[in-house]
Amino acid sequence: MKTIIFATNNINKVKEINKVKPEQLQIISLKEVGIDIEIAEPYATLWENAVTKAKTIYELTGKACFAEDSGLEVKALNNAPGVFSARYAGEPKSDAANMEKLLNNMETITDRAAQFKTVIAYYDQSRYHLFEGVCTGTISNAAKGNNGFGYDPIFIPDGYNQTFGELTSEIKLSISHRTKAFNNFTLFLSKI
Ligand code: ITT
Repeated sequence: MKTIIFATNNINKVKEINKVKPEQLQIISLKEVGIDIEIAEPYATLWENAVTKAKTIYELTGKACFAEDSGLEVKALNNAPGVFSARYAGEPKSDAANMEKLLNNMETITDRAAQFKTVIAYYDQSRYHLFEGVCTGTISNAAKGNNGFGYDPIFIPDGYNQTFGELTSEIKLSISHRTKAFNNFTLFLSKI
């Protein structure tokens, strides 16, 4: 059994990863190791923020850990909100305000193409490794459904007619950006 700390304060990310992880891998959340800090995400790229989060927790614990940074990239908005997805509508972080701002900004836009991207940074023995996952789709005209979190109610993945907010978590986890990045990560772990 390999044990790895997941350096995130987002409980929804921990839940999703626990549903797709291999049995022989144990994921421990920051809460479970008694760490309660908000790690700054000052960079303009997902990978730099992911590395910073993983490195901060590795240096605090001395234990193998991974972090991830995710974002929603909308083609017609030059890939915004992207790395700034969490605070798109400003402070305090609000999923509802973020979705409202995005829908307002897209009111007159017909090209609704978008993608979720996740970059995972794994930190061990003072080295980091990066893994990426992408899920393509479109932005709906209105928020629909209560499943998932974040921008899920306004994202329709390719191949479906409903948003991640309406689709089951099983469907989301079978095609999501996070699952794809995590599968790349566990493939790497299985080889070392
Ligand atoms: P940590 O940094 O503690 O991991 P966070 O919630 O701040 O957690 P991010 O910086 O990665 O996470 O935030 C990215 C934004 O994108 C944030 O608004 C999330 O709600 C949203 N997001 C991330 N993954 C998502 C998903 O699978 N579905 C919908 N929205 C998602």
